[in-house]
Amino acid sequence: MSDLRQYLRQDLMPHILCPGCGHGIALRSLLRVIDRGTIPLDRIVLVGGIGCSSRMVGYVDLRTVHTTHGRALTFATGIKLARPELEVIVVTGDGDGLGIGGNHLIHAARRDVDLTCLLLNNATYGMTGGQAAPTAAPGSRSTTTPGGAREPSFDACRLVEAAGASYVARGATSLPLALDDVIAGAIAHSGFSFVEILSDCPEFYGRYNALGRGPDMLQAQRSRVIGPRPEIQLGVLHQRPPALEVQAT
Ligand SMILES: Cc1ncc(C[n+]2csc(CCOP(=O)(O)OP(=O)(O)O)c2C)c(N)n1
Ligand code: SF4
Ligand SMILES: [Mg+2]
Repeated sequence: MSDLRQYLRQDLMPHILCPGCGHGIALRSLLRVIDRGTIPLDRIVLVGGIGCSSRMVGYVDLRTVHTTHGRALTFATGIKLARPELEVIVVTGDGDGLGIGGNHLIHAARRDVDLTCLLLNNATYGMTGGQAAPTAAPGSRSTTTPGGAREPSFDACRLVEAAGASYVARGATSLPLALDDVIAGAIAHSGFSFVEILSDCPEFYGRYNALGRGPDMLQAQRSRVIGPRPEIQLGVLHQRPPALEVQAT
């Protein structure tokens, strides 16, 4: 494997991520997949919304689009319709993609647009200081749920599968090499490919819920996704042929 720093905009360093943030592990996984060389670099477009997760696309030295909060999938759909030969990859967060942008997510899935969507789930709005995300576990504390969240959380994978996505997978920052494989599978699939990535925000979610620092959270995450009966299922959860084939011109 080559030095992945070649894909980064060094002039934008240092980056904004806090020490121990899970998002850097997810970015590194995406860069390893890009480094496999299966897609010409000048055909890749990365699209992000707003959030620490979405911000990561700006650090990659490829064609990148930093859009508005929750609207990354709409920009990405437009790019794909105008230039079907491009490989369009959206990086979003649970706030960006499931909160404010949730409506766009279900409709992109329903249309089965040929996009890859990587949704980083850290159960919080990290960038704005730790409000509860739609994936926050019942009982978890945040600035908006100081007494513990009362509402049930979304299962993003079940949601997009029900809405019509033809590739649905889940990966985790605590198992980064397995994450590479589901991201590569998503990019290879035509049709709407969705990967939920379990990530961690030690700065807010971890601190408000007394979960320790980054390594402690990674260890806890790992214990939930491994073993014969894992609490959270990883891997490809749903795959079928795409509803529409968009032909490259
Ligand atoms: C229209 C609009 N509303 C609210 C905001 C403030 N805002 C910026 S990022 C964010 C949440 C991001 O959360 P998530 O997508 O989960 O990203 P994370 O930082 O957790 O990776 C919010 C509410 C905004 N930028 N624009
Ligand atoms: S606030 Fe949370 S999500 Fe954002 S960079 Fe820091 S640890 Fe990561
Ligand atoms: Mg988040």
